[in-house]
Amino acid sequence: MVAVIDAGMDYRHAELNDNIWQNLDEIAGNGLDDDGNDYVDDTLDWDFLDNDADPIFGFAPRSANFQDHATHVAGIIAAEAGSPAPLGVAHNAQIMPLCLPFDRTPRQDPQNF
Ligand SMILES: [Ca+2]
Ligand SMILES: [Ca+2]
Ligand SMILES: [Ca+2]
Ligand SMILES: [Ca+2]
Repeated sequence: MVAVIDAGMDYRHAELNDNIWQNLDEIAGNGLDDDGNDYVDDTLDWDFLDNDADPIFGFAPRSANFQDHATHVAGIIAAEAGSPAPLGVAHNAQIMPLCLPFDRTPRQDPQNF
């Protein structure tokens, strides 16, 4: 399992969706913290940018850039076999999307990479 610490990730991407880690101890959508880790319904890990359980980043107007970055990184690591993109370097790995608010520190801004 590989944690991708970045901004929002489009975990629904066809070349990634089968390699996304899921928190099987958490029951989706019931409004309860089933696994007791202080995050409610965090079946796909936690989005610290939006402070929600959905790794897709909803913070406009830079969300498209941010989302593309994490999705691209995840694809390099774990693009699925049989997808049009080159096979990920660890295509059997599972991706844990972790969204952190690094837009508040300019030196780590993905636009400056
Ligand atoms: Ca797929
Ligand atoms: Ca939880
Ligand atoms: Ca739950
Ligand atoms: Ca989100």
